Amino acid sequence: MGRKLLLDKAHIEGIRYYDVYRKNGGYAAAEKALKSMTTDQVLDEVKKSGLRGRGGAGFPTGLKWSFIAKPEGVPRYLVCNADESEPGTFKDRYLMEFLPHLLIEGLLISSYTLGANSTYIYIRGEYAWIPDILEEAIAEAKKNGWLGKNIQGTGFDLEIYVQRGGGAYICGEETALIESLEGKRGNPRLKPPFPAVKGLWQSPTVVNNVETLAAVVPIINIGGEEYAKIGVGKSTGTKLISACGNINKPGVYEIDMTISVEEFIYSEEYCGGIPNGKRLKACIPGGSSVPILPANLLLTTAKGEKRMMNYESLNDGGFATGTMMGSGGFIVLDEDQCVVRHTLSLARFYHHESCGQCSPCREGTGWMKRVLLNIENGKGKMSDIDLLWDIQRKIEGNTICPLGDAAAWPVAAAIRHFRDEFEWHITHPEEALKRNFGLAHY
Ligand code: L3W
Repeated sequence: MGRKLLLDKAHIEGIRYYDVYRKNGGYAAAEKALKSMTTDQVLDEVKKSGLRGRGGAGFPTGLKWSFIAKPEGVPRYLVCNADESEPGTFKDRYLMEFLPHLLIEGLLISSYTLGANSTYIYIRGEYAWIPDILEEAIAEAKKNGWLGKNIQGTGFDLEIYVQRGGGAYICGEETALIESLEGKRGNPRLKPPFPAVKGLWQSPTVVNNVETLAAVVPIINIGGEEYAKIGVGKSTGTKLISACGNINKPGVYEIDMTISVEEFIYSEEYCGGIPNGKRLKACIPGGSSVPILPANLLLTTAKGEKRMMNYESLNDGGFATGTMMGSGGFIVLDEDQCVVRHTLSLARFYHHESCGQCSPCREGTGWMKRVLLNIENGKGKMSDIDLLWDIQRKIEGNTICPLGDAAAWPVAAAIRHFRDEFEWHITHPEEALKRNFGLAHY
């Protein structure tokens, strides 16, 4: 049984409410940080913990916080990225729905450390019922002296605001999120300047994912060094994984990053294996943007070692033989799944969600979708496979934000590892159509 730091109290009835959360040790970390630690000491603990951003990029949190500019008389902001829209990813929803005070406590400690007095939770529009849960928890925290003016007599002031997004995936990209928060269309900005220098309303801003900010609570409770002992190498602490697809037990799991991918899929503690005795075909372990891996490469690295559920092992060998931890959206495909259809479904998503600012992404995502649709519907040509490869190559690295890369990587990996399946679709159009239960309408 792996160590639990975020979900250890999730089973307690009523933990969503302040009284129960407080009775079970809630706000102890905030009390410790605000009353007995300087902001530098908190930052030091976060650095020592080795915590990396849990939204997808895995950037060291302490380092990001240390980048925040501190010009005199200019406010600093913390923004919590709750725009969880990556297909296959639903871990932040779980945290916000069941442990809203854990997030608020994390926001309080983080805001204190960064010197932010106004903090925003930007939440995905489709999570329509969660802002009410957050607002209720914020009101409870305020009533009990954890938000507002002079928090617990420490002289620190903080207000937390919840802002609903309009349902655009692109607003999960930090600069698009900031644009949207400012009331504009969510188009990503060019970086640099990074938000840490010029973010919300041109002020220094840190944007962190929900899980990252929640993890600050156990880090302060147990200490950065203790946190860093959990896991392996630069994959410290615990990680939430939202598991879905062809598994017996879909759900949100907290893992310490020392377990193998095989154990995660087959053990009863986690996914519980694949239904109906089917074979594992492939998996996307980190949300739709990261490369798909076939079963052999998923379970074993190119070096012949067991593939582990951590940042380094999942990426072992780069994209030729590896993938990414990403946001932890773990999507399992059994032997009956069609990789072409699956890739088309993702291409459709990225085309729909492209903001249209950069032509390689705006035009390329639609082009890939159309070519894939032809292949899927039995009208493909052999040259389409190389065409797809070419299009994705021209998108990757040529856009302002990572949506372009995110659209390119799934197509590249599908061709890299499942070229024969694309060829089979093209050479056996009628059989492929039957297997796909008719035309795919997109
Ligand atoms: C100051 C510097 N700050 C980097 C900061 C930067 C950002 C963070 C990481 O994309 C990925 C993407 C998706 N001075 C800095 C600096 N920073 N250098 O560090 O930056 P970056 O550019 O590596 O990543 P990103 O733009 O944050 C995120 C992948 O995550 N992904 C996305 C999932 C999306 C969701 C969702 O549902 N919304 O989870 C999954 O894999 O493809 O590659 O804060 O400012 N010198």
